[in-house]
Amino acid sequence: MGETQAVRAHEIPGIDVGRYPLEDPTSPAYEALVADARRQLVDTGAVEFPGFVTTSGVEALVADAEELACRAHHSEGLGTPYLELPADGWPAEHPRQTWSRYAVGAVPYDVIPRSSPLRQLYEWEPLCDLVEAVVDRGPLYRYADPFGALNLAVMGEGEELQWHFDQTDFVVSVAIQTADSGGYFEVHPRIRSEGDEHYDEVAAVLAGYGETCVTLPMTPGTLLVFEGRNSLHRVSPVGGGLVRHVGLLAFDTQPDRVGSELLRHDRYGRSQPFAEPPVGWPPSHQGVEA
Ligand SMILES: O=C(O)CCC(=O)C(=O)O
Ligand SMILES: [Fe+2]
Repeated sequence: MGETQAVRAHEIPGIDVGRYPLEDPTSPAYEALVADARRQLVDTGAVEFPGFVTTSGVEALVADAEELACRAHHSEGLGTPYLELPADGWPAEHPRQTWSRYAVGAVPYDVIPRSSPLRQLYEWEPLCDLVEAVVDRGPLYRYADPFGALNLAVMGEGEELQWHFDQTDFVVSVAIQTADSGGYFEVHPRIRSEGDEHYDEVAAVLAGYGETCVTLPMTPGTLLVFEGRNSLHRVSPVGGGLVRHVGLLAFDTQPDRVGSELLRHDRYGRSQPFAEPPVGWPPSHQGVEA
């Protein structure tokens, strides 16, 4: 047992396993960590694990992100807060009919090499176990979508993500590099609930009058578990030359769920995944080894 744990910890050298004893799930420290995280999630819809990735681990993630950034597909357009086309019949000024700009870059899972420390973190079983324990919804699986399971979000100057609710229950993100300015993760926690859309409050946010906004710190190395289904959130426009890099790690309560064809096309510009992460792709950029 002890040996297995040591190997597991060794496989992911950039994680602060002293502060976050992921390799020792039966320890009182682990139980306290999970209990505290569950409380945070219930209270605010988000849990932060500051310093989850060590300083040297962050350095490795930054170097990896710089290698991978050329594989990002950048897309730009208009989206509603509900990430879907509005059904007929909503009045023109209704939040369902309110379109706002997005411009984002995403490196999808199928082109992230197995050697990538971000991918190794995502595929590290103890991480899935921790998220499963924290969200407390029964067994949890890595998302089965070959594109959306793991993304490196790459946002440069002028890019932003509009106010929206996620279609998945929660997302796990790892801040890798913050922009010179902007690129803030802004959230209106629990602005709607399952039975009540709170359209007036959503409309106020879209009009620039929301009063419940919190900005979650995206300090490099922080792991964030975020319930985005009922919390309206956005990434504010990025300013300056430094690219904002965030790892987005998706888990699901269903073992076989995948995203829509529309989302594949819009977000990744492809519908057929690579069977294996390609070497030397795209052709104009060499140097990413699978
Ligand atoms: O980039 C981020 O920090 C979050 C992105 C987000 O909200 C999303 O992809 O749904
Ligand atoms: Fe989101």
